[in-house]
Amino acid sequence: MPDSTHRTINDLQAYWMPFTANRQFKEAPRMLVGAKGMYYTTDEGKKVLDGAAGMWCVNAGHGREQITEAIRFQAGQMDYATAFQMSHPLAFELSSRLTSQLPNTLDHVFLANSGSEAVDTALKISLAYHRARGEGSRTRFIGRERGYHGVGFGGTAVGGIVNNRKQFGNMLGGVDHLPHTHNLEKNSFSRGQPLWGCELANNLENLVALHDASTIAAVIVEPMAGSTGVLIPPVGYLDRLREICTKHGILLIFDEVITGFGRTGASFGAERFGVQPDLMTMAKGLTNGAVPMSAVGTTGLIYDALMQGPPEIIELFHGYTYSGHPLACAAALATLEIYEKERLFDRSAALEPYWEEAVHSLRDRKNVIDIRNIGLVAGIELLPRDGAPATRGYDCFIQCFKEGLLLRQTGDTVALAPPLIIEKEEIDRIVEILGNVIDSLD
Ligand code: PXG
Ligand code: PLP
Repeated sequence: MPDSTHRTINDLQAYWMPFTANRQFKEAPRMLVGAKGMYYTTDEGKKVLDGAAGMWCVNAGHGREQITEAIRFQAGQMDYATAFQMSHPLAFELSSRLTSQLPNTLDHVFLANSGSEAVDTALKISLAYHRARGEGSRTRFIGRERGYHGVGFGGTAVGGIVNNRKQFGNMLGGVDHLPHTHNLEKNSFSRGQPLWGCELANNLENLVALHDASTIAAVIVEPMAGSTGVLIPPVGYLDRLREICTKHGILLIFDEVITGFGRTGASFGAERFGVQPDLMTMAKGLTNGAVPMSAVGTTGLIYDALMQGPPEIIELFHGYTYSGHPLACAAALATLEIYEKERLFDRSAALEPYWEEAVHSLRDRKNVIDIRNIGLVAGIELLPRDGAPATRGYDCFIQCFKEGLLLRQTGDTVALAPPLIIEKEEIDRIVEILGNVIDSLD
């Protein structure tokens, strides 16, 4: 056995941090040790305003007593229930509750544990659906440039972020991509949905012409791309994708891991943008971030297509040890109750005009080249430094954290997505800190 006794408890080396510059971080760690409401507490006892809802997940604010209590109770009652050929009541209760809030054609949910697993599940269900209907040649997936669909092999392949792809070889075969919709020349400083760009959806027709519809299983897009810098769909764009998919028998998957649960000023992006997908992935806000959990919503048509053959056969050879984990179900049920009781999705919509004014007031700050917003999300894009892309964005993130504001950074764009419980004074505070920091950067 290797001797690890020389390690101290506080050694930072063993933990290989995800999506982090490990060596840089370990030289100057940033540690969070507490969280309540809109604020984190650092290991130095400093309060930090959470402008990112953790990582787009803590929509009801931190440390909600009702969620904590539900988890605590369930842990005492039953820690784990066997998930295959066995179950427990909360998984059914949660699934019914959740489907009652989804666009009405999505009346079944499959439970998993992360956005990445939900994406894998949605892709696999799409394949199985076509095969069950005798269209097994439909194996191709269409993603989009600048899309993020998690880090499984499937999600990485349909995703459109070169840094996430280039280290990992060929991944899933038979994938193609639509162009992204970001265009500074046409759309900078748009408020809400940009007017230009609907026609980019027609590229799907070109891909169908190239590959033939009979080879395409599904198109997967985020209604609003979050991770790559808050890219809001142009007016009419998602409707056009829907039309083309329907025309060619291609399934449309909305990845709503970020856009779900009130973020865009409606329950889901599907509602906000008025477009119905065939499958929808959800995670993050489903449990307010308190316990990992994700879900895939599907139509009855998809579910029924697979419920064929003798009733004793397993219809879908897919699932996770922790699908419908009791603690996650308890957390999700408590979370959905809070969303409903406090009408947090309406709150997100009601605050949108104030939020929009506030973030767009940063337009004349130094090096700001675009501001985009919808619901309680905003992206602020800074001019990249000559020969050093992403450094100005990173410096902005670090400096804001030092000044008591947590936000997300991707390249030279900073993203804001606060808990939906935010008050106007806190919106003002976010904008004040961010504005001062932006002006202070070279
Ligand atoms: N799909 C979408 C649309 C996502 O945003 C995932 C899938 C994957 O979820 P998991 O739970 O496997 O991480 C995501 C996750 C950020 C950031 O601020 C975004 C995500 C995760 C971490 C950071 O860029 N999105
Ligand atoms: N690897 C091994 C060896 C396993 O036995 C299992 C599940 O039984 C897995 C991976 C998958 O784990 P999970 O179901 O948590 O995704």
